[in-house]
Amino acid sequence: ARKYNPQEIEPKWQKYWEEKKMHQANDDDPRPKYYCLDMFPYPSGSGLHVGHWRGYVLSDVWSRYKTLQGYNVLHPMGWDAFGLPAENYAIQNKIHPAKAVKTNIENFKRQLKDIGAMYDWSREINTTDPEYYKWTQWIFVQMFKKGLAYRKEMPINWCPECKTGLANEEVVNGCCERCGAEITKKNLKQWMLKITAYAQRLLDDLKDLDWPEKVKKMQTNWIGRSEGAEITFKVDGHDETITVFTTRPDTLFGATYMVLAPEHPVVEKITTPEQKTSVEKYVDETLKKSNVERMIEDKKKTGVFTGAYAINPINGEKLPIWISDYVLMDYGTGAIMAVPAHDQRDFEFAKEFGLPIKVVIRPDGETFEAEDLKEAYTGPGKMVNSGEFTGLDWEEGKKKVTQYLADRGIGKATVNYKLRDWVFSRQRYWGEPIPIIHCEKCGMVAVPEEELPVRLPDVESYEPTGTGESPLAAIEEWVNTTCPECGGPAKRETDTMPQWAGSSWYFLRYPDPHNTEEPFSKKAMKKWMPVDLYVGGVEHAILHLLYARFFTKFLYDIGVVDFKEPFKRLFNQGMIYKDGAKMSKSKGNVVSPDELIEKYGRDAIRLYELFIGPPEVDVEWSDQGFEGVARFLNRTWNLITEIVEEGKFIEPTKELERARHGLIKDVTERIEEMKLNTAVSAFMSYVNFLSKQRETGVDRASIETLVLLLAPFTPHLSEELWEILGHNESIFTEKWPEYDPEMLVTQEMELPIQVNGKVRDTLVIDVNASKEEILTKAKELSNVQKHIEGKTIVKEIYVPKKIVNIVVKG
Ligand code: ANZ
Ligand code: ZN
Repeated sequence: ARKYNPQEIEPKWQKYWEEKKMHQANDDDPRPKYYCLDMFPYPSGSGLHVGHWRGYVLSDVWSRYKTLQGYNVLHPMGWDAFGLPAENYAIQNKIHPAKAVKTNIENFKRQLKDIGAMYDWSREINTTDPEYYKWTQWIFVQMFKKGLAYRKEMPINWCPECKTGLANEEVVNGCCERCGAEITKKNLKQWMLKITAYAQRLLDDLKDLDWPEKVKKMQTNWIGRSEGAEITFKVDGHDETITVFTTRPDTLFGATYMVLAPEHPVVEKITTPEQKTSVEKYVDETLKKSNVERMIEDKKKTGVFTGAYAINPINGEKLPIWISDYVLMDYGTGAIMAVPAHDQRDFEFAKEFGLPIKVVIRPDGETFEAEDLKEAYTGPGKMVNSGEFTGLDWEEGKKKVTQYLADRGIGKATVNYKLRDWVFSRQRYWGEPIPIIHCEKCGMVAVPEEELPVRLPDVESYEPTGTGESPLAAIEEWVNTTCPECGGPAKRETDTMPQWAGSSWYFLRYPDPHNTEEPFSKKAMKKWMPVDLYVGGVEHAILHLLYARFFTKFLYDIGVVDFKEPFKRLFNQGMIYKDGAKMSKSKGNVVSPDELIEKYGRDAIRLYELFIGPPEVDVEWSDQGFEGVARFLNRTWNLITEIVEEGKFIEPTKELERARHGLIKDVTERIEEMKLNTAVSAFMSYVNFLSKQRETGVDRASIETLVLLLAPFTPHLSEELWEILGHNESIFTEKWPEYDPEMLVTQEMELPIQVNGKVRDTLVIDVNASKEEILTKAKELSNVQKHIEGKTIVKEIYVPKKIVNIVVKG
């Protein structure tokens, strides 16, 4: 028989698929649709490594599986090519970003094609294509018209190295996410998107999504809803008042001082002449700090007394007003009532400055007083030392105190969100120009829709100016324009959009990528949306998904789409490590698929990417593991081609049928549950089974089912074997097999499982299960796992139908 030669068969079938346009999704196809989407990549300069393949292979298995199940599958791919990484790469390598992006895309595309994934390249999109970003700008204009895009002067995070403003999420521990330089502050007028207007809906609609709980939780925390009250305090001897936000109105009697954020506008007005110098000095120091720095816990508390006092509205007590950097200006009202007995930060502050502490919440049976506290008591209890409210349970107390204040017009129940409006300006070249014109007479005017896109002009120098202005500001013939409203002289906005802009709606463009009249047609939306399965890294769990959800909801509100959530099911693949570290060019631990393809073929890489471990878990690449999978494919090839060559298929026996139906069941269920590594194990035990059956004979269906089930995993190999089996149409025109549960009724046995000779658990399993299957299952038992975790397995013994013993050391 012929030898397995992936170098020959893989290009052959890729060419076949391409010629037959098999991966082009057709809008008029009557089959039910399935939209399977990968998070599209930044075409970076370093290309793809085997870690990147993991998600792409997984989404491709699903796309091919759904195709075989009779769905009309849309599986597109494109490029998120604006933004800092592309621009920094371009600057470093002294190539125009557009040129660098083009080369990188070619390389990425070649590599992605190599995977043998069924991408519909006829729908390829590129966020830097004016035909695409025209619509990104169009969406911005719609937001501007609805008041959701606005400008605001604000101190922004400034990276002195990249010479650009950064969003909070691009700052990691006070440093630039890209280059690691320490962040400073700079006051600039920024474009903002009012995502906060959607905070509650972004929270509420999470509940219906088939997403990992972990991701929903991260989004929930990021939105950070917190219920409480606003309470207004009079400042003694002033007309000024101070409104605070508190989640604990039940502790109002325990307030012993007030704290304002140093940049709070009231500070200037109430500071006494004696305190002025020290207050101003403290304010200056605070302004240099980032919010991240200010929020560090267990940091020694600092602050300055303003000399002024507030009046507690519930008991008339005079409370000294301090400023401190632990109170942030952009959360709540930028002011707090401090309750040191029940808030840890206030407790530390009070200890530092000798301010009074007063217990007002205590559980039944406790008698602690302020002197007894080593830290704030933040738990539940009853109100004490609280006038007429004394004795109320704290939950009840929150409501009653709020009501009391509301009745007197000095307080109200409120909800606060941690979510901030989205800083949507970058002072960089490589982004979508913000389509606004500044006119002295008319103010800010949106570029008329028929004039979109506002094209990025070609420039000589695209490096950041460092003055805070975008390089676009230096191109006079581009900046100077006329006002669309009055026709007078006007200037273009020179800020560009952040790297997140294009990816916030790209999934809506694939269904209708060549539309020149609108971002996408209603018909295309009806046909394809929402995305049925979205596959990508967990690093996008918060921002990208939040922004994409926000854009979708906005487009829903203006009647452009009729769904509120874009991604029905989400799957986050884990990472692949090598030598204990994340693969990266700088660490020199990258496993490149290019060499492996040459030696072992694409199908071997595909299958190993799946076999390497549970798809959502971070795993370590193993060359031995990889070779094992490559050998398995060889063995499978040899077995099948030899049986076909002998040409003596038998009639199916009961045992063969049972095993075949068992394989269909296992593979189908394991794909559905995303346990793709165990789906691969099922193939392995089945091939072992068939090898044994060979002596007595194998039926045709056993072989054909195997080849068909393998098709989503190893599509090239399956196509070739299908042809060898005598079919002359692509295997992907077949139908995914179904199993008959009747066939699977089996006898089970109970196997004691030992670790180092001690019985640790019992495995209930099919009497005919293979040794591999038994060992795999045995090691999954929790009691067995406890005893083998972290140890090295030196031996695995299976005495058929009697016992398993696993010998470990370490
Ligand atoms: C009095 C109080 C008593 C508080 C108590 C807590 C416990 P979350 O859950 O994060 O919303 N706070 C309010 N605005 C703040 C700001 N701008 N900077 C720093 N801290 C601020 O927390 C709300 C609580 O954080 C508020 O409730 C307030 O302290 C503080 F036993 O008010 B609390
Ligand atoms: Zn004008």
